Amino acid sequence: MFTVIGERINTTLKKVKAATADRDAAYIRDDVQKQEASGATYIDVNAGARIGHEEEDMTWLLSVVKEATRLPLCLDSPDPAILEMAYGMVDQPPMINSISLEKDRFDPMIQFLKGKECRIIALCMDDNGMPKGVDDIFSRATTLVSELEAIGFKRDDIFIDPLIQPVSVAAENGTIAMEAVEKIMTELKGVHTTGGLSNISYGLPQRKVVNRIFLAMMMARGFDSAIMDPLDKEIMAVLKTATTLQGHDNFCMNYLKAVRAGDITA
Ligand code: THG
Repeated sequence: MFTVIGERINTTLKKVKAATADRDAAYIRDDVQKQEASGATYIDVNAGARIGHEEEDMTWLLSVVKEATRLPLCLDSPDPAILEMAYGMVDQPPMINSISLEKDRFDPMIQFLKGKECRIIALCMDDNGMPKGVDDIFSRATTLVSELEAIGFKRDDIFIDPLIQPVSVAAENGTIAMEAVEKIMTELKGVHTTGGLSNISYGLPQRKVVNRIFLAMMMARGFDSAIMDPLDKEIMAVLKTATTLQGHDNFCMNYLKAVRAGDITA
C-alpha cells in the first residue's frame, strides 16, 4: 500500500499562513477534510513559516487538525523540541518528520524517540549538507536504519527520505533520486521511502506535469510513499494507475472502480 502524506497544512502556503495568523479554524478544517476525502493516509502539519511563532502555531494547528480528521498526523518540524511537544498533543501514533544525521538534531531526536510509538521519516542529511549522489544517500540511509533499529524501531516504521533535489538545478537529480530509491528498497529490505515529490520541479513551469510523471517513474523503482498534494486529482489518478500496473490490483478492480467513480479520466 502506498502511503500518501498530504502536504497542504503548511504555513509556507500563503492561504494556510493567513488562516493560521487569523486563527481561521474553518479554513484549516475544510482543507484537511478534502485531503482525507481525496485519499491521504497521513496529514502533514508544518508550522515553520511564521518565524518566532512555530510553537504557538503548531499547537493551534494540531488542535484544529486532530478534531477535523480521523487520520493520523505527520508532525513536520526541524526542531526536536517542537516535535516532542507535538507528539504529546496527538491521540494516535503519528509519523515524525523528521530525524537526520545532523549532530544537533540527531542526538536529541534519538533520546526523544526511545520507547515512543510512532513512525519516523529519516532524512539523508548530515553535517556535510545535502547528499552528493547515490552513494552518499545510501550510506546515510544505512546509518539511519541501524541507529533507529538499535532503539527498537521496526523497518516498517522507517521512511527514508533521499532528499529529492530539483532537476532544474542539476540534470542528474532525477536519476539520483530514482537510483537511490531502488538501492534502498532492495538492500534495506522492509523500510519505506518517501520525500517531497514537488522538490523535483522547483524552478520549472507546469510543475504538476513534472511531479506526476516523476511519481510514476519513482514508483517503478519502489518508492512507496510521498509528501504530496492529494487534491491534485491527476496525480492521484497516476498513483492509482501505477499501482495497478505494478501488479497490486487483481483483475484491475481498483482501477475500474476509480474510473466508475470519475477519479480516472482521459
Ligand atoms: N521532505 C520531508 N518533509 C518535507 C519536505 C521534504 N516537508 C515540507 C516539504 N518538503 C513538503 N511539503 C510541501 C508543502 C507544500 C508545497 C510543497 C511542499 C507547495 N508548494 C508550492 C510551490 O512551491 O509552488 C506553494 C507555493 C505557495 O502557495 O506559496 O505547495 O522534502 N521529509
